[in-house]
Amino acid sequence: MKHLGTTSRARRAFLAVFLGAALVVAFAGTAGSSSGALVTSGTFHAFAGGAGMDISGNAHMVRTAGGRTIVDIQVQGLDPNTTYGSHVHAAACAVGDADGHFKFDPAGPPAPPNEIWPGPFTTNPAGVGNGFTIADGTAGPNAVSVVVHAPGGAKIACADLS
Ligand SMILES: [Cu+2]
Repeated sequence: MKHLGTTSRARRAFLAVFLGAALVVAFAGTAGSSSGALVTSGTFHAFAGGAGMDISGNAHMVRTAGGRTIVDIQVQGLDPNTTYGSHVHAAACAVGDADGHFKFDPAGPPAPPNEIWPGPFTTNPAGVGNGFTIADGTAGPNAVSVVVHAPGGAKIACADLS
């Protein structure tokens, strides 16, 4: 447990640094140009198999100037102590329930590192979960949403990134 706590604290500090950098980029008003970084974000809502659930939260994607893609999500309203899958998808939430996964190489395998998965993540006793990943490579323009999947695989929440 001590190790888990240490890891969690380290991750929070790590996230704070990246989110801080993301905010600086966002407020500079030149994302995607002078800095070379691009930040997109969105809020989660329940959809598809999760329709009717009271799910909220947010997602951020940072395409760094160094050619990496960082995705972090926080989701509320999920079941407690439960592990959920999460992926970056290649269609908006309203288009075919966000369709399929974003892939760096469309002909490549359906898993990281060819896809961007901020999960699986496990919720706390309050039903709040955090997911995070850093992918090597800059996500293409079709990396437009993040989906949360129930343990059985059903799509239950989605955030459009813009
Ligand atoms: Cu998915």
